[in-house]
Amino acid sequence: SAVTRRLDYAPPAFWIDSVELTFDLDPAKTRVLNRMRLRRNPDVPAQPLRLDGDELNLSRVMLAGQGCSFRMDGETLVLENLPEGNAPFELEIFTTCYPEKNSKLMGLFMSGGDFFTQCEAEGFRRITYFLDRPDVMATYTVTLRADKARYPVLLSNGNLTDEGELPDGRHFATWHDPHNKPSYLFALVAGKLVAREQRIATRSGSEHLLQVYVRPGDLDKTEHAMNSLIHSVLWDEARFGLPLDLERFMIVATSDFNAGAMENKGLNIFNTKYVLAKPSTATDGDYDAVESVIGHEYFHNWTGNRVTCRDWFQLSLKEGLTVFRDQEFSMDLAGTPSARAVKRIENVIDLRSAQFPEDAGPMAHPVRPDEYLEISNFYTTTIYEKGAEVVRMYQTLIGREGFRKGIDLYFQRHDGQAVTCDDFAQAMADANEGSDLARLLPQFKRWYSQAGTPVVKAQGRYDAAARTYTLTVSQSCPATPGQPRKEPFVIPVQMGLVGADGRDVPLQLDHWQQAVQGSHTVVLTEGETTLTFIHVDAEPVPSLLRGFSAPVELDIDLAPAQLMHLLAHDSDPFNRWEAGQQLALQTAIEKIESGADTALAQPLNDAHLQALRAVLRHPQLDAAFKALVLTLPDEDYIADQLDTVDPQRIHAVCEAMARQLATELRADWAWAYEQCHDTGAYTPDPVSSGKRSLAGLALHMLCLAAQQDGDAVWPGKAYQRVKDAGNMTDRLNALHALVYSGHELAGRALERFYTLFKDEPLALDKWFALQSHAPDRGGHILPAVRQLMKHPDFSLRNPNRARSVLSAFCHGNPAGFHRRDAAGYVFWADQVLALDAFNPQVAARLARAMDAWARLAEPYRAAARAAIERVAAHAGLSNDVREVVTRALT
Ligand code: BAL
Ligand code: ZN
Repeated sequence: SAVTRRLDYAPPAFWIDSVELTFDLDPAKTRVLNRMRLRRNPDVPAQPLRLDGDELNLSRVMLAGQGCSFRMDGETLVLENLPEGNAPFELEIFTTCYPEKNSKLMGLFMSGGDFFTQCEAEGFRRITYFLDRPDVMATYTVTLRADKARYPVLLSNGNLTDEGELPDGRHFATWHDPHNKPSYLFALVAGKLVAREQRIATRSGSEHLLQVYVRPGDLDKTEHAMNSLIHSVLWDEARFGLPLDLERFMIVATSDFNAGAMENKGLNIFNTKYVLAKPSTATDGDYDAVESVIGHEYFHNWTGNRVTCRDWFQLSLKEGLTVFRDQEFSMDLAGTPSARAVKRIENVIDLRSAQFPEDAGPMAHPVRPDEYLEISNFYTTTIYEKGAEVVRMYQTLIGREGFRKGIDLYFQRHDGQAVTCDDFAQAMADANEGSDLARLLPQFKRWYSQAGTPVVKAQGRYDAAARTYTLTVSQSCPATPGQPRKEPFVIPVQMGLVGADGRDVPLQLDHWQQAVQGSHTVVLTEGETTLTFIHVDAEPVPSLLRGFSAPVELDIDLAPAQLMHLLAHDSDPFNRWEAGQQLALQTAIEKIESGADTALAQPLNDAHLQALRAVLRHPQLDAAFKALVLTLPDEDYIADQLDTVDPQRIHAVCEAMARQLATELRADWAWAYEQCHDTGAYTPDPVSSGKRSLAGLALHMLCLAAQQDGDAVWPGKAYQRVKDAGNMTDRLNALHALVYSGHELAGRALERFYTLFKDEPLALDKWFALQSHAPDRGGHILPAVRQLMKHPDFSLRNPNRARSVLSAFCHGNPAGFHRRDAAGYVFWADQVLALDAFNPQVAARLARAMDAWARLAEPYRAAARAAIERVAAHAGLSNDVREVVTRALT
């Protein structure tokens, strides 16, 4: 197996027009008859037909009803003696596969005794021999045959065209999908499932049946998923003019799934985590995630399915765009400017704690990568979240209306096609002639080709005599693997200048006729740009990159007093929050670098604490926003700012800051808790979820403060809440407060929680995860993690459960994981290898926990390297893991 390169793309030698699949479903041995109509691609010189396969058992190949010659080239089925000319011909292929042995969960697999499929990116070749590439699009007719009692529900893409009884207690269903689609969008489901159903009429008057299928005991957890689906249908029509093009749209949940969900045409298959929600088992975060993932998969119906990718290097064409769309959906549903800002801040927190480190590490790759060994490794935060930021910059540059015009043109040109990121960019530019985007398009497209997080360095100078404020802004981008030097990007920097009274100063650049109020977007194109603002009466505080208008690192030397001014007054809520983060980050970095134990005593100064108190007590700010401002930057984000990373030192400083914030604001936390802790009957709306979020943070802080002086009142309240909270958010927050503060009631609270939820897998995942990423005190977490893996409810085979312990520990608990005795790394290597033996995708994700090893301080660095080398040296490693560890060592 070799590297695949973007520039090697060649169109397929054959097209497949239609596929008829017949499945005799049996967990031990499923028989698949694939009858397809093919024809040569007249634009390509004649060559043999090479059909992809993976772990298939071939029984027979027939050409136009006759046996025919073929040969195998590894896993590839090669047919050389095919008819000449361009006339269509029919090929029949009989194969078998073994769903119950399919531990990779790619192709056809079993979950809870039911059949499911996952075909993106290259899973269809595990079902039958095929041109398994996204630019080959066909219509599918699928017949499923199975035991009726065991598999009463038989589903595939499109519309049900026939169903009936068969001998021996079996039955069948035939589905026809009229839309051309690539094989990665194929799906089937068979099993004992029940559905919540809803008929809807859209704006245009067309009628549709929406269904959410789950296991029989889970029907009471599907209301939110259905509501989210309805909202998604209505939103896409209203915001982008994109209607539902199917009579029936189905979502099916499975508890064994490598990823979050999959946008198969008309038959989305979901991880239960992103479908099931009821107040007693799901948190506010879960409710939000269900809404956004349901939206995401639904929006793929246009951005991904109607217009798909020519090849997998274009993955961000559909993923970046669809993440952008789901983010906009969630913001539009959130409603108020403050609730929108909270969503934006949450997205940026995720981007900075996951994508920025990816861009700075060995797996850094452009939004449109140039090569891969295993495509599954490129379903990354760069393709998804940075890709979404790139799409957002189009909207920033051409405005919301311009963006809509671009989307309209994109579908007008490319509906039904498999296209590239260039096609998308061109449609955006052509629909907006005369715009900055159209003028700068070739340079803007560097966002697709250059990896790395650009750094924007800004310096301001006030000239009182001239009444001018001069900003010098320069950009650079660090080297990334294979890309030592970068050309300048097009960077939209939304900005304002905040006056002494806290209000935005009118902005007038020296060449403008008049001033503008509020924010202005400066488009950087050069290495260095100087901007001179005139008629500035007093020195302002610059507020740059408002709304996080570009996925860059902003390097601006603001004094603490200036940051506090922004924290108190900035009209842009994102930058208001950001000022608080930068204040905390400055302190954290100073204390980390000082290395002295005294730095841990009282890390936060009085002015900083006062500023945070003012936010917490603010009469107008929303609780959700307050909770974000009062949450200190996470350890990964801090680590990403440092050249040499000592995870224990970072952790010690973060804990000291949290303890001080807890104790010094104790009365304020108690006040906030009293204000917010009772939200009445549960609804997941932004106002009540914001209150729960602030109450949860307050309780955490109060328990932390109690640990300093032995106060028993707040831990007692937290314990009571674990016992009798009316919803999962409050209950889990209370449990979190006890476990994270290390209170002696934590053990009993955990037992209580377990007893309540031992039959709820998703709640149990939370129970495992909470213990695996609890703060490490004296190295106790790794032994606890090993113990959790011996728990009867633990299973390495179930991806959600494996992640709830392993990922929570290796990715989510830096201080527990990075041990001076290297035991965390030894554990990591053991688990990566154990997982790789049966599920390479899950293994490769875990392998990425070592991405940042090269910046670790000693003794961590040498030990980390040794562990990675041990994995790399293992015989029989999957391509998935091999690619990750090889890149890490390069
Ligand atoms: N296409 C894979 C799952 C998703 O991004 O929606
Ligand atoms: Zn997606």
